[in-house]
Amino acid sequence: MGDILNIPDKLFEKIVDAERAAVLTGAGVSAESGVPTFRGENGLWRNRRPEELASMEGFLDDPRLVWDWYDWRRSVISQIQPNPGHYALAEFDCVYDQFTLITQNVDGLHALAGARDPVELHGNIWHVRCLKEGTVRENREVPLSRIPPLCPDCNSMLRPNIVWFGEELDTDILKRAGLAAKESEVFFVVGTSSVVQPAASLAGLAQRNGAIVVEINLDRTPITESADLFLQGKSGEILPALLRMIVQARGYDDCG
Ligand code: BV8
Repeated sequence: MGDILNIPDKLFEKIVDAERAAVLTGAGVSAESGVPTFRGENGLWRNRRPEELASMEGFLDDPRLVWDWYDWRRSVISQIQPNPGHYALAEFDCVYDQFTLITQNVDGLHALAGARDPVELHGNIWHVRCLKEGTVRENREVPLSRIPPLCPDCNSMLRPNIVWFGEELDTDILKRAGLAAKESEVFFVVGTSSVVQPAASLAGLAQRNGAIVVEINLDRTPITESADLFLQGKSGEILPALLRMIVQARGYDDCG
């Protein structure tokens, strides 16, 4: 992939001249690193759908099964490195005066690639929470020595500190994401099927507040129609090419 992404001049000018930008990423950004996506062909686990496993009902019904799933995902993710798409997004911070990286991913790869303070809408697979006390702590044990893991303080069962289906997102985190969307002049939507709410509504919120929406995905999604620009292809190729084009057009970038 050369640097020639066919972007109409008018749109490219807006992308280059913007001071405030934000991005929403989904599992597709981590796909090229080897992290299985949710709704791709390998989106199942022991014939169970994520919506069943990533829910309080599913967890209370069989905490061992749900923890086995997370333990397996943690073991996969622990062997994985960020890809050029993650690294390019970390550099977007140097290109825009105000840049917010919002992710639905729980794999922690954006931070590993150097992204400053990503907004993790759905939590982080390396954080666990005590069911009784609500305390959150980091736990990077791979594999887990005990399933389900217990709280070292009160011996109650731990759960992943992740937002499951049917659970509310953290209000402060959602507020931060909403503000970034509203204030953005360019809103990138990368590697997400845009079906999970409320994350999938951020692009519309940005657009209603004057932003142009740039979608990067292998396939069309429910927001492709309304996006101002759809760049079809791998995010690990398109994002670095787009970053190079913006830096070239600007003649500089603050990352040095
Ligand atoms: C909530 C943690 C209040 C788990 C996840 C309307 C309003 C509010 C809620 C709802 C609503 N309608 C329905 C709901 C309920 C539900 C929902 O949205 N359901 C969907 C399935 C219809 N929402 C909720 O429950 C949310 N809670 O709003 O609380 C409430 C509660 C109940 C009722 C009303 C209101 C909580 C949602 C959070 C769920 N937790 N993750 C875990 O990870 O273990 S969501 C899960 O899906 C992941 O976080 C994942 O990131 C996310 C979205 O999936 P994607 O990231 O998009 O991944 P996917 O595989 O689908 O797509 C990958 C894309 O990448 C594809 O498009 C593919 O083409 C592309 N791709 C692949 N490779 C590449 C690529 N693109 C570029 N390059 C590549 N190389």
